[in-house]
Amino acid sequence: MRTRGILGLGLILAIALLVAVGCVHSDDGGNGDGEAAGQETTTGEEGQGEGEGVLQQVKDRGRLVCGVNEAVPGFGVATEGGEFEGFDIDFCRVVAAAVLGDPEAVDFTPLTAEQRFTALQSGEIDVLIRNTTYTASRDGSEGARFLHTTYYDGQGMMVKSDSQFQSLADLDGARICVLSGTTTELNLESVFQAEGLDYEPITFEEADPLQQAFIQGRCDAWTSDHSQLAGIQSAWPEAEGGPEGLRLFEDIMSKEPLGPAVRDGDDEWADAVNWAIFATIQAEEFEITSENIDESLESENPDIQRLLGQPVEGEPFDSGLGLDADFAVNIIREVGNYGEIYDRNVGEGSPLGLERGLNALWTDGGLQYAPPYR
Ligand SMILES: N[C@@H](CCC(=O)N[C@@H](CS)C(=O)NCC(=O)O)C(=O)O
Repeated sequence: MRTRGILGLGLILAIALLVAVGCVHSDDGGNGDGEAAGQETTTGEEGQGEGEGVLQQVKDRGRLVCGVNEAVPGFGVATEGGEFEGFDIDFCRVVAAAVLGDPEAVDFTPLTAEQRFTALQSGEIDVLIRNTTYTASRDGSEGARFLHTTYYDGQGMMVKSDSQFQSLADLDGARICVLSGTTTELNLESVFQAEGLDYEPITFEEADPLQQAFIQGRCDAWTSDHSQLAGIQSAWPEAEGGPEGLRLFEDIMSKEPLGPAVRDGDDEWADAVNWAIFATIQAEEFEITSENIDESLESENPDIQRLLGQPVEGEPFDSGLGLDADFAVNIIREVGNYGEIYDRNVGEGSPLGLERGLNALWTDGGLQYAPPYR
């Protein structure tokens, strides 16, 4: 009886404390700036005023700010005319098409590997889509929430074709060019240590000076994500022998799941970005393309009708994601399905010529799989 009395008192105190905390929370509108009480009559609502989520901010602004790479052919490059193009760039357009109905409503912010997480944390960008590897410490300590992996990659190694090096084992004692602030730098150390190989890292913050150093022979090899080395090889200067002037090793040194990241703490925004990406994968699985999207709108298949925001047996389907019912139609019509995005930027239809491999749909033995849209 006595114990129950103490527990009961504890419960009352706990409830009183929660009510008190709740009062402080609602007094300042949940923003913590102490100003909102005089500005808003309905207080305590999340998702209003300064505290509103990124999804609403992007809608209000009418533009998406996407943090990207500008130096990796096939994934993210700024052309001489100042246009951005590539696989990652197209996924920025996918998000803009989903949220704003316009794939062109994107401001691209080029970022180095070192700058990218600070730009995300500070709110300078809405989403980071810059060949960024999903890792535990980035998820845990960089304030980033990683979303669906758009490109399953691994770390590769590249040398000049006229060098004697054929595989990692030949690189004992070599000088290796690598970018700082990357998983590449960390894997290089652990893989070479595990293999009992000696090496000298030559570290750079940006790709351009690294490329110059490699051309001048200040390093024997260049390590990065395999896909990015393939991109660099595809655009290798003719004066240096063109793509034939470089050799990529078959060795793959790590797992590099590359994909978008948003700031921690905004689930609504994370869901919107994630489902925009899933729509491209699901569209490929349903064989819906930018070419046949209009015919697909006539489909009688309820799974397709839901994805395309068409009424199913007369009933509109609302996923509650905060996106227009036809968001997937905008994506597919304007940017294409996953396979179209892959092929034109990095696949067989591009200078990189990368096979689908792990990035094939699950139905073709790959890892690309979208949860059901229902
Ligand atoms: N995926 C790795 C590596 C990303 C990375 O920064 N790769 C290089 C490839 S060369 C790059 O983007 N360079 C361009 C630049 O920083 O200017 C990571 O997330 O740390």
